[in-house]
Amino acid sequence: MKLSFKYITLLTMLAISYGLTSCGGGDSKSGALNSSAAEKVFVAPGEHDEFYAFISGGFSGQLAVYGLPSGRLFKVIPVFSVDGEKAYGFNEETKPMLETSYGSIPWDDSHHPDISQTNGELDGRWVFINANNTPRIARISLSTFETEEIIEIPNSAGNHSSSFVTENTEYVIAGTRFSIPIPQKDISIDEYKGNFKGALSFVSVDPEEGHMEVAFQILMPGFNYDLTHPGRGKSHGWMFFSTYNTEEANTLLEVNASQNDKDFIAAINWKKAEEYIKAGKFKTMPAKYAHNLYDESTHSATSTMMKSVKVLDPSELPGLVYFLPTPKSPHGCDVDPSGEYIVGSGKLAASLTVHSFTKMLKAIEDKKFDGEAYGIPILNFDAVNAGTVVQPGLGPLHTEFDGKGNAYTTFFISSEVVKWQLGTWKVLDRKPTYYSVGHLMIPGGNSRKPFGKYLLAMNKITKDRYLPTGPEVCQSAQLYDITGEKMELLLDFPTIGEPHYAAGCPADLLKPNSKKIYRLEDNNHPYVTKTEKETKVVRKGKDVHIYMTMIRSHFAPDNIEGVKVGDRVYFHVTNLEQDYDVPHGIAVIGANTSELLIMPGQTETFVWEPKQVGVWPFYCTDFCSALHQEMQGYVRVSPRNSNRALKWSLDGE
Ligand code: K7E
Ligand code: CUA
Repeated sequence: MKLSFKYITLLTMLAISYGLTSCGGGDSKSGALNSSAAEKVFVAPGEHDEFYAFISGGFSGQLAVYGLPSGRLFKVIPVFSVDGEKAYGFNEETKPMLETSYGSIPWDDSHHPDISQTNGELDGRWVFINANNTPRIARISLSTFETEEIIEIPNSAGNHSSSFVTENTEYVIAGTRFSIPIPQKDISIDEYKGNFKGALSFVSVDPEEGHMEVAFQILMPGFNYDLTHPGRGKSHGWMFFSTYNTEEANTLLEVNASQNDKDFIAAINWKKAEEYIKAGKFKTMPAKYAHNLYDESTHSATSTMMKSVKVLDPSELPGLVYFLPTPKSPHGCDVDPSGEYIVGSGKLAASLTVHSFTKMLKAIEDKKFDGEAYGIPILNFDAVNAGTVVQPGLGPLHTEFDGKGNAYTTFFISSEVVKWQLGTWKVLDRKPTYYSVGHLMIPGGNSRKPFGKYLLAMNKITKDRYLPTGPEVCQSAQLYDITGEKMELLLDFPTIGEPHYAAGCPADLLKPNSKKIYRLEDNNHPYVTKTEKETKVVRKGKDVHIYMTMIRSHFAPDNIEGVKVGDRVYFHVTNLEQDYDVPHGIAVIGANTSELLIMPGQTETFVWEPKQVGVWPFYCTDFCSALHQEMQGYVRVSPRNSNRALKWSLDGE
C-alpha cells in the first residue's frame, strides 16, 4: 500500500485545522452575544415562532420539529425508528410502516428532509425524508405531522442522495451511496470495478394524494453517489448528483478514492428519461421492495411487497446522462434559485467549483467532450465551468441561497460559514461555527423562493457549548441572522440525533392546515367503537377482542372477566373526545409493547398476552383531567383451562 504525498498532506491539514477549531475549551465565550441577539430570538410566552424547522434526527431515524428563531422543540415525528412514546411501530396500526424486503426493521439513519413544492415554491403539503441504511423514503403529512407513507428503494444501498423534490414534486429522488452488484449475487468483492453499479431512483409522487411509486431507475457506473439537487427554473427537468470514488476502489477509500483530481457531477435529463420510458426503452427487472401506506380514514397502515422495477441503461440511451468534471470528491451539489448555477463542494479542494447550466447545454450541443466513462460523455471542464470561489475555506460541504444573489457554504474543517456572491464569486463574509459544521439551512433555501432571514448551521461537534452530560453530549444547531451585510450569530440550541439537514418554511404556510382532531364520524377503523353502548368483548378461539372507548375520565368497559392465560388480548381503543388537545393513553401491566397515545377521534390497538393468573390493572398514561388518576380498570385473568365466560362492565352495567 502506498501512502501518497497528497494523502499525508491532507492528514496534516485535517489535524492542524481540527486542532485549531476544536481546542476551544477555554474559549467558550468566543460566541458571546450582545443583547440585540437575545431580542432577535426571544419569542415571548404565548407567542408563536415565525418559522418551522424540520431537522433530521440522523441516527435516531426520526424528524424533529422546531420553531425558529427560538429553537424550541415541538415534536419528534417518528419515521424510521420505533417510538414507545407514540406507540409507533408498537401498535397494530403502525407496525406495517416498518416492513421492508428484509422484514420489519425498527431503526434507520435519516439525513435529508425536503418540503413539497409547486412551481418551485414550498407548498407545505408534505415533507419527505430518506432512510440511509435500509434504503427508503418517507412522506410525512404537514397537516397531521405524522408519517403517512414509506417506500423502500430497490437495487440501492445507502440511500444518501435523497430525498429531494423536483419543482412540482413530480419526483422525490433517491441515489445509492454504495454501488453493488445489480441484481445482487455472490461474487468476489475484488470484482467491484466495472461490475458493481449505482442505481439512481426517480420516485413519482401523486399530485393529489402524495402516493409514491418507483417510476424508474437509471443504472449508473459503480461510483459512490453522494448528494443531489434538482434543477429549477431554466434547469427544471434535470437532476444533478455529486459522485466520489470514480476510482471505483473497494477498499481503504480514504486513500484509494482520493486519487482522481476530478470526480463528477452527473447531470440527468429526467424529461428525456420519461421519453425513453414512454418509448419502451427500459428493461423490467425483478426487484422486491415494500410499499407501506397509512390510511387516515382507517387509522391503519398496510404493507405491499412490490415485485419489479423499470431500469434505464444510460450507455445505450444518448442524451440521458452527462458528467461534469468536479474537483476532489464533491459532497454537496447545490443549485441556486435561478437554476443557472450548480455548486460542487469538493471536500478536499481548495476552491469551490460552480458550473453553469447554460454553458452545459451549449457544451452538449457543441459536443465539447473529454472522453467518456462507461458510455457516458464527460463534458470539458472549462466549457461548463461558471467560476470558482477561490480559497474560501477548508473542507466545503454544503451551500444554500438567500434569494438575493448570495450563497452560503459550510466548511467542515475550518469550521465556518462563508457568504459569497453568485456571479462575482467574491467572498463577502465568514463566521465561525461551533464546531465543524455539516449542512446549513435557509428556510426555502432549496427552492426558487428562499426566505433569506435566518441561516441554521448544523454542527458535528458540540464539545463545550453545553453542560456536560457524560461522554455523549447533545448535537447542536446554531442560528444566524443573515438580513445584514454581515452574518450575526444569534443562538445555540441542542438537537436530537445528528442534525444532518433540515427543511424550513414560514409558520403561516402550515398553521391554517394543521389538523386539530380526527372526526369520529370519519373513523373507518375496522375495530372502531363510536359510543359507549357499543363497547363489547368478543372471543374468537384464543383471540379476545376488546372494543373499548375512552373519554374524560374513564374507560368503557373498565372491568373485564373471562380472559385466560394463553389468550391474545387485543385492546382496540377509541378516544371519543372531539376537542383539541385531549389525548388519552392506555397501558396494561406486563404488556410486551408500548403504551398507546390516542388522539381525539382515533382508534389504536395493542396486543397483551397475559402470562399469569390474577387481576391486572390498566390506566390512562396522559394527564387528561383533574380525575386522570381515576382513569383506570382491571382485567381478571383465569387459568388456561377455566370455563369462565367473558363479562365486561362499566359501573356494574
Ligand atoms: Cu450529513 Cu447531507 Cu448525509 Cu453532508 S450529509 S454533512
Ligand atoms: Cu385519560 Cu388521563
